[in-house]
Amino acid sequence: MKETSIDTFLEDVNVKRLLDNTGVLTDARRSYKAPLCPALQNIPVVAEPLEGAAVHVHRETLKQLPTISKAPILSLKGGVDNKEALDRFKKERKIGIVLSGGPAPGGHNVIAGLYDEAKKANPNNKVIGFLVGPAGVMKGNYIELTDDVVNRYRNSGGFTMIKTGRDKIDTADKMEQCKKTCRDLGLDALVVVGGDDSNTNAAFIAEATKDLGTQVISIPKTIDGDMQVPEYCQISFGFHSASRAYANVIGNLCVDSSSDVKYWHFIKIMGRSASHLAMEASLLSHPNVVLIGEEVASKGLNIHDVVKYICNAIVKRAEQGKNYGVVVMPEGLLECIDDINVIILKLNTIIADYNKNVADEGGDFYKDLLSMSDKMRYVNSHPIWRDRDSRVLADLPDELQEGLFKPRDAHGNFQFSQVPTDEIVLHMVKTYLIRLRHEGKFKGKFKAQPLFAGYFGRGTLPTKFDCDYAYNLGCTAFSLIANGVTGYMAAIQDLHKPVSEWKPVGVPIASLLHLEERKGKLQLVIEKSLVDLESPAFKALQTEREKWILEDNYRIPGPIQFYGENADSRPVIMRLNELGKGFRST
Ligand code: FBP
Repeated sequence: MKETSIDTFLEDVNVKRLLDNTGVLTDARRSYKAPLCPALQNIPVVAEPLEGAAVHVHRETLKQLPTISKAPILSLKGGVDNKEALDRFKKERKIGIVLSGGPAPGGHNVIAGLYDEAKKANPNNKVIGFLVGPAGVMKGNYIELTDDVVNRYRNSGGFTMIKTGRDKIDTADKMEQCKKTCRDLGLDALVVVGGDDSNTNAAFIAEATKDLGTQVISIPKTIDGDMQVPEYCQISFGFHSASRAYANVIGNLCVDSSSDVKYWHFIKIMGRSASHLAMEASLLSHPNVVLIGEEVASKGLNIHDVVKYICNAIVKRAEQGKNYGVVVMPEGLLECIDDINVIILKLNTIIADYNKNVADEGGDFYKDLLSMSDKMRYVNSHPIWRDRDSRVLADLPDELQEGLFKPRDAHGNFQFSQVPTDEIVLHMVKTYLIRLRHEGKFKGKFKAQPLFAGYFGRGTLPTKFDCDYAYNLGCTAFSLIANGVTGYMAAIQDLHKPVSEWKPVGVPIASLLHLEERKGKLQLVIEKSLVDLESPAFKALQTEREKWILEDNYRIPGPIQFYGENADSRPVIMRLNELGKGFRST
């Protein structure tokens, strides 16, 4: 045997290939060219008001955002024979893009689509990427995007190219910093990629930068799938990939638990307010118990009812000798339980009130009130807190009580991902099963494992659907910019159809805003789209899951496929809702 040093071994070309950061998959992903829908294939792409499309704008929006409020829905049409439109399209531009909020698979393709379209229109166009979210815009922190940079990230997951952040441009001072960056860089346009809060923010930036001539276009992103606009945006990009990743894990655990026959798996799936992810991932994998937050809310269930529902399934399966199974619950479950939601909302208000009116410069609710008893003392003294709230809080397990006090995000939202709902529910189920055993109602065994199906779903490789969708959204954003509009969200109609039938549109963000209580006061925000309990997709789940409780009816979706027949899948809930159009539950 020939002896070599470790350095010589590592220099071997085959060894290098095994250890480097790329592989066959990365190479294949980078070389995939997302197809464009017909309207975006030829320039110039012209935007025209969409016939018959009505726009309703809230009175408060008209007051706060007067310049961007009177805009029609736009439809895009490519290859128009019009010299003026072509010249406008080809005008040299400098465009900035910023990724905002949680990562969502497909984000790099939005950038690639914007970049390719900008270069196609005029090779001198510049596209810059602001770093680490909106903070990058405020600080003027950016990189210029080049072929080299963009090509490296095509069809890959995450937001690693320019990173993301959750800062909000929500004060006059921050808006001034943002305007200064636009002015200093001579930005013709800014593209904001984000969820409901970031799209809301985009509308305010559009209003503020109108006099500078910087156009603002937003892109609907979020794995939660709660940015939907009936008729115009069936789903945000990132949702399909994340739900496929979660479904893969649920499917694997269904296989494991029905092989080893000794564990119950309690899986919490991301989705802060809406249960779309839990619903989609469950439709793909058929776990034994599925909780849908919106259903829990509509039935007015409390946490003990939820625990009893799960225990009922465990007891029934145990009677059949099945001491194993899989439970799926949405991250936002707590918000859907009325008693708990009241506590969350009151605490949001009290914390915001403290930070605004009590804390000194540099201090806040969390820095000033370190222990739980300090926090409780302040909360108890607040006029909106009632004895009943204290009683409800005291009735909850300690971990949940502490969880409810976790810091809110920059938008004032309760951070559900930070509370171990899976562990809390599991703990409560265990306690209740002991009681049932004492009463002679449970004779089985119960061993369980909690799992938070969270961040890994956001970091998954995008599905082909998300790659194509995000790429077309990036191109749509450029076309809207080239048509001189501002305050618009890029969207694509008919996503359930093949790419060759997709229709790109521009939706005025102003038309999506409504008044909602945030940080204790009414604010204009985009309403989150929750699971519609009358939709064909929910009705199908509701009926089918009855079979899943007792039978081992598991469906194994496997990992995301990029080639072959399986690669062209679309979100199941989107397809069910399309197939069930006109359906009425009887
Ligand atoms: P966005 O709404 O920004 O897309 O984020 C969605 C999400 O993935 C939620 O499902 C989850 O609650 C949250 O991000 C977690 O956020 P953080 O990264 O701040 O922990």
